[in-house]
Amino acid sequence: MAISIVTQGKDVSAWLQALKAARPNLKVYAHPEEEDKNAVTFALAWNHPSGIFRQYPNLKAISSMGAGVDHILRDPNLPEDVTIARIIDEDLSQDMAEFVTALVLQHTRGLQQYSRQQKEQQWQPQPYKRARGVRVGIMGLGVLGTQVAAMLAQVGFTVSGWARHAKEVTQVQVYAGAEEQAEFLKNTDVLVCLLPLTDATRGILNKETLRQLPQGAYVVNVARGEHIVDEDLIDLIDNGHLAGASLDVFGQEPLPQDHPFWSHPKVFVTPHIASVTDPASVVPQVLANYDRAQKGEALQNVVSQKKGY
Ligand code: OXD
Repeated sequence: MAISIVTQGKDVSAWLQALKAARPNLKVYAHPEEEDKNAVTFALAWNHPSGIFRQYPNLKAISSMGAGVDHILRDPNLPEDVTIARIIDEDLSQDMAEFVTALVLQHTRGLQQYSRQQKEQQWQPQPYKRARGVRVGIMGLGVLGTQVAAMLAQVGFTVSGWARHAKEVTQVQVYAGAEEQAEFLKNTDVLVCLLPLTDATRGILNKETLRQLPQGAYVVNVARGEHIVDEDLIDLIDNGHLAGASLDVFGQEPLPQDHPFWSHPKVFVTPHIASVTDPASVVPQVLANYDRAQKGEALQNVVSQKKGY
């Protein structure tokens, strides 16, 4: 029995090291090295070549190497009887909460403006927004969204959230479903996207929805680039409806050199680093799922292929 790490263009050496340290006798392959496909019962995946999992006749489960699973589920040729799981990790959630809080504060305290001013040696105090006067709306109240909401509320922001179905989240006013989306957007000064990418959420931030945000609202996307229609976002920033955006994720990554986001003065670009899986921290849960799969037990953090998260 073996694990195969199936990725494209990702350095997996830290994963190999962490798996070896935790389970020295377990055979772990790193695709595309030569491997005994019959022996592979469990795969770790990130951006795998479409259709490849059909080549492993004894595969029982595929685990994402991160929180998202859209990169697995977009493969139309996944084997039907394989369980898909994802990573849920305290460090990942904490890192995401810290990063989003930093971005929101960067916006409300106007820190990018001071960076521009420093280049010109300009001593020019600017007005700023106090946290309690700013309504942050989080789209997506899963594990990450809930933790981000808690940290923002602790800092003092007024936090609301939008989810597919109604739920209770401490200190968060929750809006649910399509019926309450407009009300949610209307009451959001800083919109944070933390939705899973599914057919229902692809392109959800477009000119119709973004226009419903109040004049001067700000957008933070730390979910997937495909949630946003890039041209619509740029148009609404350029026509003054939106104050700007912080984007960590993009439809194409790395962001192409000629993409207008790179040079837009009101767009802050980071290279998909909001929260990065630490193999050493998550290998225990990966191996626990591997063991469960071998014994035919239910896995943890299983994803519904139908719902897409
Ligand atoms: C993830 C990510 O899904 O890093 O974990 O985007």
